Amino acid sequence: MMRLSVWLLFSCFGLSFVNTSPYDDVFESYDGHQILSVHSNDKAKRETLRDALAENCDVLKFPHATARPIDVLCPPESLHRVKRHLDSNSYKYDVKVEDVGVKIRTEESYGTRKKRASVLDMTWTDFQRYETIKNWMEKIAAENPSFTQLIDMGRSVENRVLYALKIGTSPLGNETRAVWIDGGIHAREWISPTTATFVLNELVRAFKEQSSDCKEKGVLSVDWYVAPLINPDGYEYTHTNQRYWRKNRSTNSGSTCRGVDLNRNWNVVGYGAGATSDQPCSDVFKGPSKESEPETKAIGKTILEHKDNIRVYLTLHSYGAYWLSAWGYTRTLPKDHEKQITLATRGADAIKCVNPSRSYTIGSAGAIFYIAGGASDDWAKATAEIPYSFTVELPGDDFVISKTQIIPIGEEMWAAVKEMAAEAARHPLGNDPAI
Ligand code: 0X9
Ligand code: ZN
Repeated sequence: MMRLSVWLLFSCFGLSFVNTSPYDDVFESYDGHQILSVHSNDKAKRETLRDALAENCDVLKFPHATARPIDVLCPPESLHRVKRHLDSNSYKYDVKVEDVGVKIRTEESYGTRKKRASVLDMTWTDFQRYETIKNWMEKIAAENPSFTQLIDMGRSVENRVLYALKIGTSPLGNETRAVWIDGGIHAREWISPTTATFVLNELVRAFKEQSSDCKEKGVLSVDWYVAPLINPDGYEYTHTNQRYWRKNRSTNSGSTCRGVDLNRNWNVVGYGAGATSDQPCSDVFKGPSKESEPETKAIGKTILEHKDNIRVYLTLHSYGAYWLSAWGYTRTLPKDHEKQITLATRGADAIKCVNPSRSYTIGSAGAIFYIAGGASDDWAKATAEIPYSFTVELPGDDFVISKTQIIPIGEEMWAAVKEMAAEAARHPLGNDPAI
């Protein structure tokens, strides 16, 4: 009875995506935590259910499509209460991960990494640490001065350097079109930085070889900006303390909870809309103000410097295999929606050629995913006026993903970005806001 009333009390607040416990800065083993996949076909009930679940668990995925389950990560102390609530309201659920602690220790040697040297050679057989990626980018730039340039975009909250690498020879001078790719804005989405570095490595190879392959010729005709790890502090924290950390590592005044969701912090129309929070303890805390975070500022400034050339903006997230277009802050579609979907489909088709069993769900974020404002995709389209803007939710069914998936998913995305390059190369220059 007591527990039930606590549940009801919490549910009444209706805050979404609230952190389950203030375990900032401590090591979380996730022993006894479970991931539940909760099913509900009722659109109206789904949102209430999400908000209620968020009071006790971390909502990992909340797809709009009623056929897809809501995934939640629940600590042991909430499990009984949550399951009872689901049972008594006749919600169907599966225990997707029986013990998250066991899973991440067996699949990723989580928790032992602190003791391991963090600077190792770059490979795609494992998830690399920040230092390895940083050193590797510096090495590429030093070894290939004729077609690469290391861009120091600024510093993270914890003073880590934020790098982008420009690859290309600007064959049309100021008129050379470009493609932007970033990764790792959400700390726990480890497949994102690996995919970005995989693509970066392929780009370097293609430019080195001056490939005569038809598709790779398209690659050489544009410039590329790749920033594979734009939230390094959060990412490192997922290796050392909390595998499911999402935000950056800002301290928040008046709160002991740390972090701002960098994908809610952009200075753009719709900031604060939908699945966003003004509570520092929330996983989707939008920050004290638009672009309050050094990471958002630094990346935004860099993109704006090249916005006249960048024709395609691509930000890599996980999980679930969705190719999302703008807008994310509203269900309303931009006037060039069809054009966005045509290119997204070309990307997804190219992926299918590499892996016929891979199916991406394509659509605008607000219409097929959930409404969430202040994200980088909306910013790239509305503020930077880049013609094409996509969030790609890479495949997988958890943020924890087998390292054996790194190369296959990298190969798939390499095929897709070649399509992006072909379109960028033929697209007119000039602002294209299409609001
Ligand atoms: O919620 C997000 O930031 C993205 N999903 S994730 O599970 N990787 O966190 C989706 C962002 C889609 N775009 C907008 N809502 N604008
Ligand atoms: Zn994400």
